[in-house]
Amino acid sequence: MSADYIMVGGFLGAGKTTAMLRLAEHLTAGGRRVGLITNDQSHGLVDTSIVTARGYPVEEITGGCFCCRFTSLTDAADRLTRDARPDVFLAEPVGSCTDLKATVQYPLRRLYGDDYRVAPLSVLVDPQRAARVLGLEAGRSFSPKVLYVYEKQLEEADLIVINKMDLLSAAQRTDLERAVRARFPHADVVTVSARTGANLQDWFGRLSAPLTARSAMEVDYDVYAEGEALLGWLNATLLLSAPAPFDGNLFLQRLAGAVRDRLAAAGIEIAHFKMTLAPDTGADLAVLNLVRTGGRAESPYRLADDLRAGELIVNLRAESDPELLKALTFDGLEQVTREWRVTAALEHSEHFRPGRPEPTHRMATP
Ligand SMILES: Nc1nc2c(ncn2[C@@H]2O[C@H](COP(=O)(O)OP(=O)(O)OP(=O)(O)O)[C@@H](O)[C@H]2O)c(=O)[nH]1
Ligand SMILES: [Mg+2]
Repeated sequence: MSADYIMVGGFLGAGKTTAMLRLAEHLTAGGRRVGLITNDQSHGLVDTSIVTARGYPVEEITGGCFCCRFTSLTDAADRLTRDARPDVFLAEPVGSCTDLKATVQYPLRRLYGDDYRVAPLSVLVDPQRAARVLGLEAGRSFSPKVLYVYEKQLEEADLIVINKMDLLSAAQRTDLERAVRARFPHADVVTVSARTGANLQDWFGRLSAPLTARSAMEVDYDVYAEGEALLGWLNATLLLSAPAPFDGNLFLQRLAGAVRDRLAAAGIEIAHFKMTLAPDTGADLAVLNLVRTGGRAESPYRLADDLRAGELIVNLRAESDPELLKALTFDGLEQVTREWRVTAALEHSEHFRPGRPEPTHRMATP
């Protein structure tokens, strides 16, 4: 029996995890068994804690993207199969990754065609980020090599899913759809809101189409590697404790503000700054996201009660030297914990630039 394999790509912060959870709900409601696969360059992942908190079986692939860790991808699917027997795998690749058709979808289809039915590649888009990249709106963006990766992601998409339509006026939506279609004419374009659920059925319906049989795009791996390496990554896990209960939701907002102020002053563009705070008792989880330096910090999940102790996970991806990201983040953390009389004990911290992508397989045709 073969399982569906659905990959939901897109740049950092586009809404992949949010949309994948929606898709998981939809499939589960239809009687399917879903297994999720998250992916990151390193461990200590906000996404894994979000997905786990929602009760889905999840496997985390760390230490590189799916394409470079192809074997771990199929191993993860095997482990999920042993434990939860999913008939649909939903996989979220790293948001700075591209060339997924040639390095993941086509190899899966050719080497494991009996095990997986590979769905069309969806690439999610944050509309405000896309409006800047496509020149519809002025504002801070990334440097050209990072934008090379961004545009390659869209170029290979079968389905470009413009997400966050709840943030768009009718005119903005029309302009963006028109610009995306003009620039990427081979892709189907659908506009949705993973947050409100608007139009999601339209996207879900297109996922059962067969994978389009076209040759993979050309990719200059030197430019891709340099573009990806311009993004600095910081993952940190800390144990927070305080003498008296404190408001974890507000704490995350203040911390985001303190770190953002420092990054803004240094002229650094955030790709995605995300944090979770999990109290040491109960199963509650607060999440905070900020997807551009000039954007608003959002809390899609909030804690119901104050906490005295809990685990804070910080994942920051921004165009900067990772050393500087670390220094500015820990400086912001130091200020906020001091003001709040919260003690932060460091459990784990890593900061780095992603290494050059070296795919396990690259197949130019399906
Ligand atoms: N307004 C709005 N916000 C959304 C929507 N979908 C996702 N978001 C928000 O966008 C932010 C990023 O969402 P994620 O799902 O974490 O994005 P991602 O693509 O998985 O991010 P990475 O894994 O870091 O690449 C969060 O604050 C989400 O709540 C949407 O439809 N509308
Ligand atoms: Mg994600």
